[in-house]
Amino acid sequence: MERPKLLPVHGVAMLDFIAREWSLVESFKARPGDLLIATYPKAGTTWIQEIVDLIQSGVDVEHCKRGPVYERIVFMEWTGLNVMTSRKGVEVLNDLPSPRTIKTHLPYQLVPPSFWDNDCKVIYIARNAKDNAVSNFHFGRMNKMEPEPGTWEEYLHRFMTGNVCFGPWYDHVTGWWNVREQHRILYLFYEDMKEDPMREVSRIADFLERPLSEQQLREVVKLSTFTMMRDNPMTNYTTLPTECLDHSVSPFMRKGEVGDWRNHFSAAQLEAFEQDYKEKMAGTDLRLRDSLP
Ligand code: PPS
Repeated sequence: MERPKLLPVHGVAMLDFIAREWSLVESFKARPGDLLIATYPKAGTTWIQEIVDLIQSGVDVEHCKRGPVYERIVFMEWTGLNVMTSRKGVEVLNDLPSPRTIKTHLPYQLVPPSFWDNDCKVIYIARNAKDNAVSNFHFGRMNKMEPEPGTWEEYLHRFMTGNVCFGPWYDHVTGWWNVREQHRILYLFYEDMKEDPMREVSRIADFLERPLSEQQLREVVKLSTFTMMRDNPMTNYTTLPTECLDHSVSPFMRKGEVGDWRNHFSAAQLEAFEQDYKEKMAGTDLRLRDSLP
């Protein structure tokens, strides 16, 4: 399979097959009660998807094995290649009954306006830039449905310039951060989830108005650990053909850690990255942690 290229959508780099059918995405009709899980790619989407599905099912483990995570919670803007589902995300979603839970990687400004017209809830999760870049780099190596990342040095440069799928990380995390009080948005951090999953899962359950008993809470945390999800074919993406995702290059559930960036950045790369980061993030009070105590 030939890898797709990037094409701009309102100035944001997008996979070409999504960009070509942008009008379908833009005109998607959200409905009252829909829940959107929004992330920059590789920030912890699948983790939140599994937790949300567990909570919504009343912690029914068998029910959450009814299909792979990408079929249980559909990726809205996925319009092409016909591999993850036999149909486009928006078409599958149109046929689903309400309330729907929907995945997106879109930056705030590209989300179809119908989500805001209907006052839909959003769970956003952000991950520190360096780990996010590392995770994205390895995913690009194994994921044939996006452009080749090149070497780590090349990829890091592209990440910093924002010429990567779904655009610049910097604009994505700050764009959602800036509007978190204008809409019903629960803004989470990957690092907080790693630090205290009981606390964060409990916040998610409260946001969904599905409070959990202590026992249910423990069960959700246990079922959504990195190891459990790595070994669960319904969450580890091994159900897709190797022509799409080649886990022998790098597994989808790769490390699941905070601070793996230390194994990738050279001293020179780190210095340049931090300087650039300071400039790009100068105007925001958003703070992300790149290590845990
Ligand atoms: S995608 O393709 O954008 O939907 O990918 P996404 O799910 O956002 O990100 C994948 C990274 O999240 C890690 N992950 C987890 N970390 C900790 N705990 C759990 N349960 C978990 N599930 C997924 C996954 O390992 C990828 O990160 P890296 O650093 O590459 O390991």
